[in-house]
Amino acid sequence: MLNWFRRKSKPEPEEQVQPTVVEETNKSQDYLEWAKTAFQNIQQRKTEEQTSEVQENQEATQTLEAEKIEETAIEQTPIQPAWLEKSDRLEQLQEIAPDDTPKLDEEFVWSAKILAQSGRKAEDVSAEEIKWLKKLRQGLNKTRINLVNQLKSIVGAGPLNKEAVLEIESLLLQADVGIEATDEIISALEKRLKEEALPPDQAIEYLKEILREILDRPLANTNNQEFFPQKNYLNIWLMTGVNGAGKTTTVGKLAHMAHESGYSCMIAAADTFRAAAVEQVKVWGERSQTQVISNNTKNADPAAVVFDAIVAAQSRSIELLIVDTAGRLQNKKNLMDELSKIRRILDKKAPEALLESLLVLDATLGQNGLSQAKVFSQAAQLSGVVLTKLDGTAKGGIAIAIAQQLNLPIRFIGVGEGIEDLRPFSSYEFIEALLNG
Ligand SMILES: Nc1nc2c(ncn2[C@@H]2O[C@H](COP(=O)(O)OP(=O)(O)OP(=O)(O)O)[C@@H](O)[C@H]2O)c(=O)[nH]1
Ligand SMILES: [Mg+2]
Repeated sequence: MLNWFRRKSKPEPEEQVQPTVVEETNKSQDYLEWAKTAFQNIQQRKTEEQTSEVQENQEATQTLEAEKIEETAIEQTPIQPAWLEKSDRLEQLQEIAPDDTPKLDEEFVWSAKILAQSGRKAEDVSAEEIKWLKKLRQGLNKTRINLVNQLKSIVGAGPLNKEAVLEIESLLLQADVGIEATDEIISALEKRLKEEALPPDQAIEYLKEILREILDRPLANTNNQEFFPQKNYLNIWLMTGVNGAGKTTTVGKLAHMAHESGYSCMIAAADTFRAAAVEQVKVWGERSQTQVISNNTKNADPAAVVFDAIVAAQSRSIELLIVDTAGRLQNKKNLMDELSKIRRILDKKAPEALLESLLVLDATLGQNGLSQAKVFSQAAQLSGVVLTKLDGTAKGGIAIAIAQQLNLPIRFIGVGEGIEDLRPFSSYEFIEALLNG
């Protein structure tokens, strides 16, 4: 079982690849071979799974046939022939399990390259990881096309003159990287390119390094470099953010990820303000096969829902409790008071739990989203950010501004509305998808 929270998604420092022009052709050949091996392994595993499914299905059919024969002997009533039932079942099976293995295309090779560079083995790579990397790359298409392709051509053209600096500045600002981060990136680039004339490939590698360093900087303040729920322990993740940011969707996607990674999980539906909110959470609970603790009375106290959820989680040895909250109340003060109250209940009633407070930010809002963070920070004592909707925007540069200005690590990113469209954030994969996509 793949633990998504603990997947190795960046190279060890000594594994960092520093390509030179001469080596590049050989490397591409190697990566292609690596991708082919990974593809064959995925196909083989899929075939094995299907074979065992068919076997199980046959066994079940045989049992059914035997039962039917017994029944017929007793009742002597005409029944549907067993062969007909068998073919119905196979059809059903095909309908519910379409062939969704990723194709061996350019995107597959790109994803394989990222995994190979992270020190992974072609034998261990799963179809789900390839699918995710493909999605991440597609999700960042808009930002890449608008910003990065132009940026690459300027930075790759050699030492920066004044004109080039101005161009880079305006490109970064358009992608919502923000003034402060833009200044920092440009002065680092200028300094290095003045010292030595770097060939285009190395100039881009250096730009990537600068961006990764900014994204990883907030990790220095945390003692949780990798972000995963501790096994056999109660972890509580409080999700906050303005309305429409993607909190509830993120709660559902996280519950799904926890479930498929082998954690026991529960959701607290603490958005009691909006009538349809609890129903929405319940739908996500069903999709992710996760129990939802809720209170259907109108305007129920969200802190009471959280209290009930803590008690339930403790008594059932739940490992991850995810708390969905409201994004809008009568006014902002009420919302912040409510969040503070939820936070106090969590601190008081589950002092032993590992508590994380995540702000869900909509990437399409760009810089506008950042001012919200300060308000939430006080009420919920934020420890990280979930960045959603990167697929719908050319403002993907906001990730850099978040790390630089809020000094909060980005823990997850969302690139679509589907249940598998949210995964842990890796600065390495993110920057590769932006600059090497
Ligand atoms: N394209 C895209 N849409 C997303 C993503 N995440 C969430 N959404 C959509 O954003 C909309 C709002 O999401 P919700 O999860 O309901 O947002 P919320 O923060 O819970 O909103 P309130 O409950 O009103 O506070 C929904 O239509 C989601 O499908 C994403 O990563 N990409
Ligand atoms: Mg919601």
